[in-house]
Order: sequence, then C-alpha cells, then structure tokens
Amino acid sequence: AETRLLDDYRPWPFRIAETRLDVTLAPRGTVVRSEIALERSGPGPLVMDGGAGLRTRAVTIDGRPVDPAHLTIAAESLTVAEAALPDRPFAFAAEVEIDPADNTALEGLYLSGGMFCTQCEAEGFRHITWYPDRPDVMAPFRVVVRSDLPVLLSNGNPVAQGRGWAEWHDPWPKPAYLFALVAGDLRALADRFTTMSGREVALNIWVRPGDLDRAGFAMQALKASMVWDEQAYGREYDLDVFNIVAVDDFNMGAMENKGLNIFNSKLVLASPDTATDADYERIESVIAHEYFHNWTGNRITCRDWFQLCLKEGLTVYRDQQFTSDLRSAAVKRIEDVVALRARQFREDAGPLAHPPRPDRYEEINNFYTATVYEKGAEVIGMLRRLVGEDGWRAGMELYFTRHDGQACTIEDWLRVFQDATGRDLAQFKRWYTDAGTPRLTMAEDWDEDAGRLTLRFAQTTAPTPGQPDKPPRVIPIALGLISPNGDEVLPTQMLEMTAAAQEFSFDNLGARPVVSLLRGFSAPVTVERTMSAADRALLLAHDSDPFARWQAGHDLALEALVAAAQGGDPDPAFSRALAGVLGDGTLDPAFVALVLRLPSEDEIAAGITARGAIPDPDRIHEARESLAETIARDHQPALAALYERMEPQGPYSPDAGPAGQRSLRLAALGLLSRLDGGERAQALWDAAPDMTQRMGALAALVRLDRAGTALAQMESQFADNRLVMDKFFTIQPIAAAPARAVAIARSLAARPDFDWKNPNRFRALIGAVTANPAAFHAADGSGYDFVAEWLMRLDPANPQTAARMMTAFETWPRHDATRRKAARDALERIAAMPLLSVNSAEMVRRILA
Ligand code: BAL
Ligand code: ZN
Repeated sequence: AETRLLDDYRPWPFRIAETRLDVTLAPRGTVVRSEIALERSGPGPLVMDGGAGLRTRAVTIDGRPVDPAHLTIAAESLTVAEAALPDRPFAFAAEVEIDPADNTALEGLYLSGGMFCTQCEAEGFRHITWYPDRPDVMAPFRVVVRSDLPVLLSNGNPVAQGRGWAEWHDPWPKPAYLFALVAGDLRALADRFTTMSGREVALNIWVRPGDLDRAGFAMQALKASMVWDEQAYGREYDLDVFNIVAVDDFNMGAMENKGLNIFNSKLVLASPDTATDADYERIESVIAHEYFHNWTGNRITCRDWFQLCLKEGLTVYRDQQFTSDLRSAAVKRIEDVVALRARQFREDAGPLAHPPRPDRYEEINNFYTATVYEKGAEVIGMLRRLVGEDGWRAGMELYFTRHDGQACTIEDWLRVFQDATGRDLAQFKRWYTDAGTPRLTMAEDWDEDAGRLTLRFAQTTAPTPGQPDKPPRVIPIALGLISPNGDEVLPTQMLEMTAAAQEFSFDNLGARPVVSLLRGFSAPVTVERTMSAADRALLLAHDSDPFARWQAGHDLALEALVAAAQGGDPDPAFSRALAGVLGDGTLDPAFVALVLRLPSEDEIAAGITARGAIPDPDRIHEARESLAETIARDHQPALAALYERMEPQGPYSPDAGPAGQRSLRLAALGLLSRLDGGERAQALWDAAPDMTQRMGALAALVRLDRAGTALAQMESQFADNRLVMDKFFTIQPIAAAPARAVAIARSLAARPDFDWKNPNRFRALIGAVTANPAAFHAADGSGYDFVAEWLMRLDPANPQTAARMMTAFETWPRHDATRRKAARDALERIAAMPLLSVNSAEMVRRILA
C-alpha cells in the first residue's frame, strides 16, 4: 500500500460554504444525495475521496451532468478536470448508492442490531459518498435523514421533521470525520443542562428499549463533564442538543461526532448487578473524554492525521484531570502510570515504536495507539510542569482563542505556549517527534563532611525503527529528599535535565537522605538507580508523594520477582514491608490495594529483558504465583481482617470511597483464596451483592478451577445480556492456569454465542488469551496459533479490529529461539493470506521488520 508522509501535506484547493446531504436509508441500496457548495482557493482539479462500494448514479456541477471527458472515477477518487469547473462559486452534487447491511468493517454507514449508525473517523466518510475526506476541510452540514425507523438523528440542532424524515443543521464547520447519522428504534433518557452563559441544552442518551434503566450513570457523568469543562477551562457547550447513542457493534470505545456522540454500549450501560467499579469509572472517563473533544478536537481539529495526538493527547490529559478531580488524584495517577507502562512503554520498546506525532503511515487506523493517546497525554503533563501553572493557563486560553475553528498542527500548539510564556520549546518538541522511552540513570555522591548530596543523571534512548540517533530531551525530574528517620528534608523540586548527562547538588544536609525520585511520575522515562531494599522500604513507609511511595513498594516487588523468575531467591523485603502498609488505617484503601497488586507478568518480562536476559513466561508466572502465596501466608490475619472490614455498607455506589474499599477487599480475597481453597470466594459469589464483587470472586474460583457452578449460574442469569456475557468469555481464559487457558478458549470459541463479528465479543475472548502471557507465549506455539487463526478469520470482515489486536505479538523479539520461531511462523501465515487487508499487512510487516 501507499505510504503517506507528513512532508507531503498540501492544502485542498477549495473551500466549502455548506455541505448538504439527503440520505434515504435501506439495508441495501441506501441512497445518498450530496450537494457541496464550493469556492476555489488554489489551482487544480476537483478531487474527491471515495471508497469501494460507492455506486455512483450521478455527478453534476451547478445542476448539469459533468461531461464524461472531464470526469474520472477511479477506485478511491473522483476527479473533475479544471476545465469543467466554473471560476465563481459552484455546487458539486452526487448521487450514490451504498449497502450498509454488507458493511462488516463498521467504517462508514452500517447496521448494528437493526439500527443504522456511522463511524467516520478516521476515513469512514468516503464509504458514504464522494467527499474531501480530510480533517482540514471543514463545513457546516445540513442533513435530511429518511427512514421508517422512529428515531432519526444527525449532528447539530434539529430543524424540522415529518413522517419518515428529519432534518438537522450543524452550524459549526466540521471535517467529515465528525459526521454522524443514526436511525433506529431507540428510547432516550432525557435531561437538561444550562450552560454558564445560560444556554439551555437538551441532553439525550439513546439506547434500545430494554436498556433505559442502565443509562442513568452515563447521564450523571455527562452533566459532571459539562460542569467541569466550564470550571476548569471556561469551555461551554455550543448547540441546543447533545445526543449520545449506544451501539453494540463498534470498533472503538466511543466517538466524539459533533453533537451526536456514538458509544460502544459497554461504555454507556451500567447497573450494579451488571457492571463493575472499573466499568463505572471507565464510563465516566470516556463520557468526559468524548464531551471534552467538543473543544479539543471539534472546535479545534487536526490539520492532517499525523497530528492525531494534538486532539487525543490533550483530550486524554483532560479526562485524566477530570477523573483526578472527581475521585482520588493519587490513585488515578498510579493507575494511569501502570497502564502507560503496560501498553505504551511496551510499544516503545518493540518493533511498533513510533513517535506521538508519526511522520509516515500506510493505514491511519493503525495509529490509534497508546503512544498517540497516553504518551501524548504525558507530554502535555510535562509541558504543564515546565511552563508552570500560570503559563499553562495562559497557553490554554491563547490556544482556544487563537485557533477556534481551525485545523491545527503540533507546531501551532507549541507556538501558543512559546508565545504565551516566552519559553523556547524547540528541545521539548522532540517528545513529539522522537520515539522511544528515555532511560534515566542516577548515581549519588554523598559528601559527609560538607553535608552535600550530588546526583549525577544520564539519559539515553535506544534506537527505534527509522530513528537510529536520539538526541537528549528536556526531562522534568521532580524529586524530594527523605531523611533516614522518614522526615522530608527537601520538599518537591522540579529539576530540568536538558543534556545527555547532568549533575545537581543539594547542600546543608545533616544526614545522608534517601532520594524520592520522579515524584508524580514527572516524565515518561524508565529509571535506573542502585538502591537498597531498606531505602525502598523507607520510602514506602514515609514518602510524602503518593506516587513515589507506591513506586517504592512496586520496585521492591519487581526486584523480587525478576530475581525469582531467573532462578534466584526472592528478597523477602516486599512482603515484610507490607506489614506497615496493611496496618496503617490512615491510608486510602484504594492505595493499599494498588500496593498489593503485584507487577504484571508482562512487566516482569520487560524487567528481565532490560537486564539483558531472556524472560521465561512459565517461570515468571510461577514466581508471581509463589510471591502471592508468600504474602498471603505472611499476612493472613491482617488480610482476613481487611476482607471483613472493607465490605462497604449500604446500597451500591460507584464512588471512589466504596469502590476503593471493594478493590482492597478483593485484593485480600485474591490472596486469601490461595490458602482457604476458595471458600471465601464461593461464599462471596453466592451472596452476590454486586457485579464488582461477583467478578472478584469468580476470578479466584476460575484460578482454582472450581468455577463450574458459578459460571453455569452466570450463564443462566445473563444469557440475554451481551455485556455480562462478554465478561463470561473473558474471565475464563484470563484467570485460568496458563496450561489450560488455550483449550478453554477453544471450547468457548465453538459456542454458538461466540458472535465473533461483534468486536466486543471478539476482544473478550481472543483478547483474553493475549492477556494471559504464559498461555499466549506457550513454548509449543499453541497460544500464537490460536490467536493467529482468529485474526485471519476476522481480517476479511473487520480489518481495523484484527490489525489492532495484532499488537499482542509486538513482544516476540524478546523471547527465546523456540518461541520466536513459533511467533514468526504464525505472523508469516497471516502475511501470506490472500487479500490480507492493508491494515493487517502494515502491522505484520512492521512487527516482523
Ligand atoms: N476519536 C476516536 C475516539 C476517541 O479518541 O475519542
Ligand atoms: Zn479521543
């Protein structure tokens, strides 16, 4: 496929005054009539994008058919020669026919359970009609939807409606990727919101008739988001209605279409007996994320798809802040860092490494990645640390005023902060253009006589595909100093490292302090330093920075696990240090639960790789299981007491307080079930107060291979609830002993309700195998084979979802020769598939490169 380059950007030589669409819906033979009011802004022919599947019935300019000599319709473009175009403003009109019923890729217009819906980001609109399908071409839209279905929606405000039709008008110029259309038999949970300037907004969450009682939490989250953006950034909503629609078949989590967000139903629907605390928190944050896009994404959009992190990094950053404000900032930061390391550091360390702003791609859908999203957000957090609170506020204000209504670049974004603060951001820009996670090393010199501590830092970044040399970046290093008795002798300082190697000294110290480094995870780097277990335990007990405190415990556990998985004796320091944490009643239960959560098998493998050794997935699994059992034995009475004490009282609430209690309760349960044979878990399952605790109990039962009855009960109670049944498909392969997981997954895949064309169901089962590392990386290749088989089946139907799951293979180079060969064989089978999609072809090529 063709490689697209950032450097090849050229503006489109026309402006659009208005886009009119008239869509007559039918599962086959939907008719789309478009009329686009154009004005020339540069030289050249009129070139429109269009995908396979458009049956073109008519093309006119100012109402007259275009002379065939001046019209070229190719596979992916339509060209009207310059000679056929008037010098004054003119109207291009087309009539095409499309078949939403055949659209299994879920890009463009498709059917989901009898309902018509759309997904146009990144390049789905071209499957609906001929159009300049690029984010820098913005237009107001006027849309007529025709169908017998009762609810007909599009972007913007409703204008008029009659029997079988509805007209919508979106006055805010937008690119085609923000277009949306929905038609179905839907019910609305309705509410209202008054913006800070007094605009009355009608809010609707549209769901299927039976789902109305599970939309309340999403509505609450929407209103909280609207209030937050007014208070935090002075941004208010700008239309008379805000519609959200829940659909069952959706490639992504949700989509920020102007005034008509479309959501994967799992990110809207929740009730205590069907959704977990984690589901609730995710619904809250994704509702916020899509709402926040109204300003960071929609009012200010991207010039081209290379700039994707302009809107995604910033909007993730904003939703993270929102969750911090609503819940616990400390817990949110730790959770975000855990996720960043699990997904983004891993991406940065492998063959798929790319910068937050890539400069080339074949298929843009392959770049909706942890790097663009989550690292994009980290880069913004660093920018804020570097320019300070006043600079941040001034910069954001300038960004919104200067660029409202525009399609922008990372250069525009950085120029705003340069202009607002006077700070040169040339070196900072490397965070956007360079891939890879910098490795920060720190050595300490202690001068006892002078009471001086000197810290010597060095940064290096390993080469990544296409980027052999990595100049130093500016790294904000937040640190504090803790005296041996646990007092903080130096509160948080923000050091700015700009060179490859740099020293910082601290004077007038009485005794040698312990350095609390990278507080709040002030930069997305890995840290290497020599530190005794005793010093880590001191920080775990006393650090005033909750992130650094958690990190100290995490490092103790990781050291122990890395040693044990390589055949060494695990240091008992981590388990010993837990006594203080478990006995400290002043700590937030959610924080304690995070301290108890052992590093993942994947993180242990990365730790072993970083030490230059080859990880053994089976031994890693065993080491982790064994440490969990040791902790359970060492702390059984304390854990048993916590298990009882952390049972939340009163009716279920998804708020941070009770959710944190449940997370600690379930962490204790997970450990205790290694000693009690699963008795507590069975009792908890039977009492079944809410889905969070049921799933915690079920995970323990599956691990112990005694979940038969519980699973049968789950199935009979929830056979009709897709979202709960997704959990049924996930929990078994993910929690089972690795040796059994693939066989379990194979038998689940044979069930009639394994509806693999539904992305949620596919990810629930096949994704679960990739999330059980010792099963996926089984030495006999059975995990790779199973996943590759299903990716090959999915690819022709839904390339986007297939290609995205291929990232599971990105760690293949770190394994031993047997596993590497098995992974390579599986990937080469995929590569050799006839008619492999562009999406998957690009992924396999990059993974194997
Ligand atoms: N724009 C795609 C979905 C999201 O990031 O909100
Ligand atoms: Zn987004």
